Amino acid sequence: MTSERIVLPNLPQNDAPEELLQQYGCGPIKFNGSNNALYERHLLFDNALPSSEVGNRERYEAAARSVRDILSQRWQQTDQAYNQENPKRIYYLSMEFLIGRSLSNNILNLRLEPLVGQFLKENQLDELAILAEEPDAGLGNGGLGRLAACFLDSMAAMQLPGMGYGLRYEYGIFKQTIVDGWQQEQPDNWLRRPDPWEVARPQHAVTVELGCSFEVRGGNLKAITGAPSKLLGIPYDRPIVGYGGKTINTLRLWASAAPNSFDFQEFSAGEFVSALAESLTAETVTRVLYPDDSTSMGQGLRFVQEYFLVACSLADLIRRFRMNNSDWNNLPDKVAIQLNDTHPSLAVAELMRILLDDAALGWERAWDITKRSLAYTNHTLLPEALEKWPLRWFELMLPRHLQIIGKIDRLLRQEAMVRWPDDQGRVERAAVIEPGGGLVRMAHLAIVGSHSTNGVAAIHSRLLRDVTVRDLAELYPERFNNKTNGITPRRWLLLSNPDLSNCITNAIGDRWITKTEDLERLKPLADDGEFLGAVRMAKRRAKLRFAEWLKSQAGIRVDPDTIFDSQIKRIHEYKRQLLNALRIVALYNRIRENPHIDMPPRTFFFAGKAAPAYHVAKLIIKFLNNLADTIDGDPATRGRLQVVFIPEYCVSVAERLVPASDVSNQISTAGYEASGTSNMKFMMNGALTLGTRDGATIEMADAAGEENFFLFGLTAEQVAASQGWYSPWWHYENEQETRAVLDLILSGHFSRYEPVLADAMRNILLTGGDTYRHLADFTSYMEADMRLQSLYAKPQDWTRMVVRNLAGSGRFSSDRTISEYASAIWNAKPCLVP
Ligand code: 26Q
Repeated sequence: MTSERIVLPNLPQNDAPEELLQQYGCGPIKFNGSNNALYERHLLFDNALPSSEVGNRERYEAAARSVRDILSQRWQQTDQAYNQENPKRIYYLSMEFLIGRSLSNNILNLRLEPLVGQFLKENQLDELAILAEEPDAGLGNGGLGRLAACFLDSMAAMQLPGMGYGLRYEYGIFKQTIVDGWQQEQPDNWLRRPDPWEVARPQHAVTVELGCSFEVRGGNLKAITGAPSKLLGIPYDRPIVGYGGKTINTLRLWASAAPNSFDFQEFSAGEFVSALAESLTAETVTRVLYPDDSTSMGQGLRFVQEYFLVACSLADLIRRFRMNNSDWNNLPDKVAIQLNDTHPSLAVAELMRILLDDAALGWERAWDITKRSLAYTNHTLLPEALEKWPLRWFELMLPRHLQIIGKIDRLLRQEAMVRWPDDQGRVERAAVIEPGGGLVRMAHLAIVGSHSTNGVAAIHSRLLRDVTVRDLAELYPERFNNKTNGITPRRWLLLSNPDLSNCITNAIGDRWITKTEDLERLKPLADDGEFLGAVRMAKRRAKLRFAEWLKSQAGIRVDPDTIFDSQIKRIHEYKRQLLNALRIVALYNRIRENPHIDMPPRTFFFAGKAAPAYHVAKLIIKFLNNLADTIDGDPATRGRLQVVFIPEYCVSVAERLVPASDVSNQISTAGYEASGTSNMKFMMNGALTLGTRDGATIEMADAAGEENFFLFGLTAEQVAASQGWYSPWWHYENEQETRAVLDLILSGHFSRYEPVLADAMRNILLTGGDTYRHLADFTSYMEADMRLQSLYAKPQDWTRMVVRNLAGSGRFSSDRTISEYASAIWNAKPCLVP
């Protein structure tokens, strides 16, 4: 594997608005004598409304359509350049793309900001109100989906011929409200109004064949055997603007529909309506995103969704390959397919089917081409989250794929038997089809059928190889590698934190936007009093802006002169929001016991969704809300401690809260968080990390220097070694503060009329064995928190540490991650668009 770096293009230098429009192929277009012709036209004509009835939603649509007009020629030119140059293309297959909003991001990447600023001023428009009209495209659960979106941004910025393939869910991740402290879910009908960013391409629709038909019963699919059926996949394209606007790549999302050829002649007149109604069943396939929830596994509809994504995307990319290439043997030289977790791992069987049955290649050829074209990324070690699908479903829906998987399994077992002739147990452990259980192990299928398997942080890749799939890693050691995650600095610093961005640019110039290694040049400025003052000022502005937004959105007042201490991510036991709660209760106790104690005032922020069927996670949300209410209502801690649970966590909320945070909590049980990516967002926005040695946090501390991190707790090795003997009772009985905190919680202090809550906490933290080691790490968490409190008392020292973190954060740009994928896995090169 080579590790040659791809060099990003330099920033375009022509900043004059007119030249920019020229560059995108749009000369000045006058309408009614106005320079804002595009916008005015869309505003007047698209909704056929009199100007008296135009509101911010219409203004948003007109603005977005204008931006799309501006980018559309460049978008086509990108496509043409790829068709002419015929470069090796990268296809990122993912069930999730957590995009968030696009208008401000596209304006930023097209570098249209001066133009838009001028325009808003001339027309006296409320920019924030207009931007807020765009719904978040919430087509993902969390980290895995947001990573896919950051990767698309980086590929476009680096002028790589990359394309995303996903599903056009009608309903994204559910909307969260909090009622009496409990999470309630509402459907996210994000397409209620037309989405200006998508372009339907019905001419490229694809037909998908299944071995049976379906009815929808009780919210799930019921198979009707012996009646093969077809689905139509209709592509909807979204532009992915690379920074500088040179390359505009495509995210292609598939919507399911009943096939065109639906033969109404076969139905008598009386059956016309019922025949049409069947098309509704076809459309259910892409109706809704499944919430990440280990227990929801085993849903038939999810299985069909996964196959639908794979079948549509492979048919599409093979069609494109065949336009320019005649020899199937060249597929791996022209196509790299990256599987985002096992969710699209049916691609192994589907590509084999195409090569065997459509291209009529022999098994050996087909198998070699398949492996060299595919690569797999793993995002979790939790055994309960590794996908396994029943053989029975393959029999029903994908009988040909089952034959192929059966043969892959037999050949793998033969190979394993040659390697370990006396160890049948090992052979069974390596197999694709689980012994006895009648289940297909999708991770094994992905590893066997691809040339690369990577984890998403160094520790995760090591545990994956040495523990989780050890046997396969010994069979195919050369396939295993690490690609530490990253985030795009365009959305997560330049766009979301203008104050800090300006401060950085004033100090070191703006090359960091595409070359984040440049942030290292901030290091010497950690001793520059003037620069530290500027950073402190920028942080303060971000906090003020956030406080204002929170007041206007949720009616919650927070004090920007307190430490903003945040934990925002999916609610999961292993992420240990409850450990954070224990810390807050301890601080609360300390103030109540000693009202004169010297402690900096703090505001604790929580935000995150619980999977609707994850009962314990929902209890955790309830507990956090009770904690917030109790502390709010207690005069003893007023003005000193405040706890806020922000409902409806999403990309747009993160874009506001991350820049305003002083402290980032990354406190998962070591060995459980594959990487984390919000940890990187906080680091790049000038927050200090309180964290365990888990995921990418380890590498972040390494990059900034451990002395600039507040690390605490058991290591992954210590967690694993304590498996046999760990007991939370020891900590309860021997640690005074641990006991005081638990006693207060179990007394019902935070759950007066809700005894079930205190019972649940007792079970999670004590009687149930404390699987996630909250009590084991509590004391050292408090010690780290004390170190952080003392540092805060010395503002100069605090900001110095912030700057050292910023200076070390450059490595966690997704540009770096993508350049490693491109050179070591994809062997792909930039393709310049003239
Ligand atoms: C699977 C089957 C059925 C229904 C849902 C799912 C499902 C959906 C989403 C399973 C998992 C997910 C999402 C996982 C995820 O976001 N993992 C995170 O990936 C990040 C990017 O690599 C890491 O930084 C995080 O550590 C990891 O938790």
